[in-house]
Amino acid sequence: MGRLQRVARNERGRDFAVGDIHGHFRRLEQALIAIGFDVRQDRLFSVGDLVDRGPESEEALVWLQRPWFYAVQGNHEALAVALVQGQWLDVDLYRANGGAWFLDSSAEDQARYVEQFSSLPLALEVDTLAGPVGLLHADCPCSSWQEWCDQLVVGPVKTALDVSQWSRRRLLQNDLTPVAGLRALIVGHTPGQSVRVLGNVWHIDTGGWLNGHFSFLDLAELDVRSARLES
Ligand SMILES: [Mn+2]
Repeated sequence: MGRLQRVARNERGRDFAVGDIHGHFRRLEQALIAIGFDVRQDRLFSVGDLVDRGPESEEALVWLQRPWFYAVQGNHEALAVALVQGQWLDVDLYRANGGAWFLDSSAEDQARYVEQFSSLPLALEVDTLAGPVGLLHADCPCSSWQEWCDQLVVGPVKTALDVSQWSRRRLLQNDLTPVAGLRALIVGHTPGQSVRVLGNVWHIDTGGWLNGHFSFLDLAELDVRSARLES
């Protein structure tokens, strides 16, 4: 797995980050139209959790083939990978959290999804004119981006990976400590009514999958565009 993916600056168009999608690709498409996203030159960076809960989880594979779409692996993609790899999993809890579509897929289809999900990076680093911007799903377990990247390259210990994909510590503790070495770190995983910035960590999941309110963060400007759809 390429655990850290570095992406060169977009010299032509704009780069946007978006929060958890959770199988709501129709809504995402409408929201992108609403902000004037241009597939010929703009790029979209997902903080993960492409699947589960919404009606179009299967679409994730189509989106992952698009040259302008990038994603890190969220805890929901990791659950699918864990299931297929035979790791211990609370299957009832997985089903209750939206995993039914995957649990009820054929073994062949599951293998197809997991091939893609397991190859997603755990972190993305995107260059912008004003400096590098990082993305991961939930939280950075280190106060230094370099330190976390070093752990990713050697292979994260399970606890570090769990923090990265599951933790809500910074939000719960209102921790304003910045992540050194980045202009901004962008995460999802915890829906809120608006984008929340703690230190240089941007929590951008405004529950587009829940209520149709997607927030897009322009990586170069650190400027939020909102799209509110009928849910
Ligand atoms: Mn999540």
